[in-house]
Amino acid sequence: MALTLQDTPLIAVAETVIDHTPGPVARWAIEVFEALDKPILLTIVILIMLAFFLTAGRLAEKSWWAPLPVWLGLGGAGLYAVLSREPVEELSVLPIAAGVVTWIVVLSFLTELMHKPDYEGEGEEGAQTRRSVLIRAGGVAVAAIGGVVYGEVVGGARRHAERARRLLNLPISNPGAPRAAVLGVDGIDSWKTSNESFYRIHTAFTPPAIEHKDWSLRIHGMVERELVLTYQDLAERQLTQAWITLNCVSNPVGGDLIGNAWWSGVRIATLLEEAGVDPAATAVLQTSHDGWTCGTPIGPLTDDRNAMIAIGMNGDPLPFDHGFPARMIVPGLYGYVSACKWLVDIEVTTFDEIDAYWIERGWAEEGPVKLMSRIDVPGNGDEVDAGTMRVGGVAWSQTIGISGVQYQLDGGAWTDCELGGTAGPDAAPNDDTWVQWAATLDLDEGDHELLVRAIDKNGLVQTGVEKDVFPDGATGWHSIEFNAS
Ligand SMILES: Nc1nc2c(c(=O)[nH]1)N[C@H]1C(S)=C(S)[C@@H](COP(=O)(O)O)O[C@H]1N2
Ligand SMILES: [Mo]
Repeated sequence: MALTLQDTPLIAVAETVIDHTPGPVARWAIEVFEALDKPILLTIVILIMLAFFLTAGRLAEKSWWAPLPVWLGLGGAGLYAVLSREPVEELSVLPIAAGVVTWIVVLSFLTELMHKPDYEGEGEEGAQTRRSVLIRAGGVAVAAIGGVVYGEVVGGARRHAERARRLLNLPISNPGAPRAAVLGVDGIDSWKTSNESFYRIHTAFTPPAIEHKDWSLRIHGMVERELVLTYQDLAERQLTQAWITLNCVSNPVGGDLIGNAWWSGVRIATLLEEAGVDPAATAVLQTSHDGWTCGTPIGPLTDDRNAMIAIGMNGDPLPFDHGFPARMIVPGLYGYVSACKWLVDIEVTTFDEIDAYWIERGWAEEGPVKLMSRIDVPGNGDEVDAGTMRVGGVAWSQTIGISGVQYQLDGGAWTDCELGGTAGPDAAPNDDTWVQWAATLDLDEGDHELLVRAIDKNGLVQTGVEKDVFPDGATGWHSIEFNAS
């Protein structure tokens, strides 16, 4: 396992060495390097590592800590290599730390017996100890080889898919947030959520690494014509692009399992029309490459909202974590009933016929999002300056829209807030996104309590009744306490 984890850092080290080599030498090295097959390259790197391991092994005969400088040196080199290469991924640091720890543990395990007084001894006892060392070494070798093979198969496929994804050039745009949507209050969550900071929820241990050229989507079931679409088919279709806020049913009041992105994809309504849906159908069962399923009512997939099979997120092909090559996005529904990532199969059916992943576990069959608002600034428990203060946050009711947000300070009257993105030429173009709200408070010294509630465009006032997230989403007013001095 240690070697598996080190696989990527190993190559990063090799490449970094080249990066820091003087020009002519580097050019020569690159030519030689590039000409080498991957197995040869790996063999060389592994041989170099072996030399380090032998040194460490020698040192370990003295004591368990003697080889520490070798490990820390290797770990440091790996760390430097990974951090100095673009793009930096925070997670790539983890395997290096894990690798160093594994090396220390494995080597101590192997050499522990050598420190027994009878190790060099003659007779049955000594022979027994030496045999045990050999057996342990054999076990570690088998595990390491298994790890390398596994790592090559899994890691190799992932790197391949990642490279192919990076080379994609989709006809999609990446606009900045509409000017009027952003109120400019420090501390309010960014109106446009970047792909890196977008929340992630999935049951898969690691996101499937699917190569888009190997991917296809089947639309079948209660339809007149079955459709099979490749990635190319989707990318060449008329694309729809829209700001849509996605949130999780497990998001508690005041929680952050919500994000707002610019999604690009193919309208699912168009595809279902082409397939010819049986009027008796009530649901669509979406299945992911990793086997996860969700059931979506047919209504939201065929009405005029922007329900889509998304291939783009904020101008990039979907990140692997967010469902590459394709996922569903349906405005107005929680993710667990609508937003299948790594989507491979769409079956038109009825709710009686299906038992989707979270429904089987007791969550509600239908999951329309609930009217909700959140205070972002000040934070609960904050110490702030007395006097005037700008406060704010976000509110959402996808597909219906927000018509107002009100705050209540210290049990006083509900007071209207300013709203972003509801008027003017740069307004948020639809009701499928969250809106920012802000207000200016005049704060006396002392403890304060702030509450917020939203009103949707149907005139519904957000309920103050507190309900847990299970089984169909939380309700209640977000309230915070803070101190002004
Ligand atoms: N394949 C798959 N798709 C999935 C899930 C999952 O577990 N597996 N979780 C869903 C849930 S509960 C939510 S809230 C959204 C989250 O999408 P995100 O991770 O892109 O934010 O994905 C949905 N799609
Ligand atoms: Mo979710």
